[in-house]
Amino acid sequence: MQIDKTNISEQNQQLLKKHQQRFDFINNETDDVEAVLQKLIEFQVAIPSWALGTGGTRFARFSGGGEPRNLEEKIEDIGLLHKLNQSSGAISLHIPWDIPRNTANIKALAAQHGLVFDAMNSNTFQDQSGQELSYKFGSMQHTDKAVRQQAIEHNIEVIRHGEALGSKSLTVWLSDGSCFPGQLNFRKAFQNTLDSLKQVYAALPQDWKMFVEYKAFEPNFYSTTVGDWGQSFLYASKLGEKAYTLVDLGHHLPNANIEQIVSLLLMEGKLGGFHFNDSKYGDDDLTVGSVKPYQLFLIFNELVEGMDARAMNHAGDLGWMIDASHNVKDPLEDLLQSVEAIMISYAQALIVDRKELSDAQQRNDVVAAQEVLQKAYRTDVRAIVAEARLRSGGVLNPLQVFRNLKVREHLIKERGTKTVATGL
Ligand code: PSV
Ligand code: MN
Repeated sequence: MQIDKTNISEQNQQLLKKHQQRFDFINNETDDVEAVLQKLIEFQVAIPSWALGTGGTRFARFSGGGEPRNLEEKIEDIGLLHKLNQSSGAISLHIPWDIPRNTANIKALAAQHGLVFDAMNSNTFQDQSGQELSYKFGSMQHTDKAVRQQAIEHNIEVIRHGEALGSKSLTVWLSDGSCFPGQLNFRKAFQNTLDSLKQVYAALPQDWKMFVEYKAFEPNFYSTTVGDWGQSFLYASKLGEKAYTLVDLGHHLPNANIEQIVSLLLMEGKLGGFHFNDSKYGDDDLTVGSVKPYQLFLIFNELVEGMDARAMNHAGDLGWMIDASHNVKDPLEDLLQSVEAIMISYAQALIVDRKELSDAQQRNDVVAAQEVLQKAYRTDVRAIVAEARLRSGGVLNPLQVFRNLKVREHLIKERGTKTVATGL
């Protein structure tokens, strides 16, 4: 399925007049919209290769039809998203789910779709067929050195795949931990994990980063060896300057103040990457902004404030990625909604009156501080986000165009109804 320039301009034509009215209104109401537009145009959110199929629960998987059958088709799917929104210009691969059969061809295909390779993800949370040693009792924390060595070698192999593709970072998420009290010596598990991570770190190319992703629970339910941002920060600090903490929005205990975590990690120069999703209970992996959009805005508010305080480049200095799964929605529609939610929250954070907020904080004027934040949050910035898309060659309303052009129907025709994409 191809979406060409004619499709895009025909679709935009129908909405242009209305859009112009909306954009003119917000442009008059808001300071320096041009600067906001520039930042939105630059901002790209990577799409994970494992989120293009229907999947996600431990109990069942209901394939929606037309799922990508291989890495080439996954790249094509992300290419379609990027054509529509011009904000999904990167793909994040999970190995071994997505080992490229022919690296040069995969690289060329991605480039053809305007995509670059974001962080590479290793997998020592499952046993693969033919794998010599099991990860049942952990990987990098394992009591048996040989298991740890196998996990180290897998991560180094992932780095090598990434180097060939032009990726610049490795995300390590370990499900290591314990299910019952007494099962683990916490200190030994930490030290084994640190030693293993050190060996992977030593294999990083000079210009690479390592992201240490934490998660409070699941699949282990008593302890997790990289269980929270403090532990991740400890590993990252001990590893060195190329190691950072990665925040996945779904990986906290209920009601954790993620915006405060983000602020302090940025202060320490140790926030490296981000996995966006939303949740009500645990690691629900729901569409970004679908359950707690105000929290998303508050997180973006700290991201913008913290990045500006360190003169960081919003688009390039952190790894931005969606990490969601899709049980009942079309995965591509869901991803379009997620990217839109991210762009909206980012735009709202960009229009926060920083001077007024800081003055209110200094005076302890709690009411004024809340007003500043909520003024931005309650501003309808959708026309600014749409204008950014228009200027980058995308469509005004990605979801509507996806449906108008019958993208899913085309994919089903091309690939069939019974295809199942790799992932969880
Ligand atoms: C774990 O829950 C996680 O968030 C990690 O990022 C994994 O790589 C990903 O989900 C895929 O299951
Ligand atoms: Mn994640």
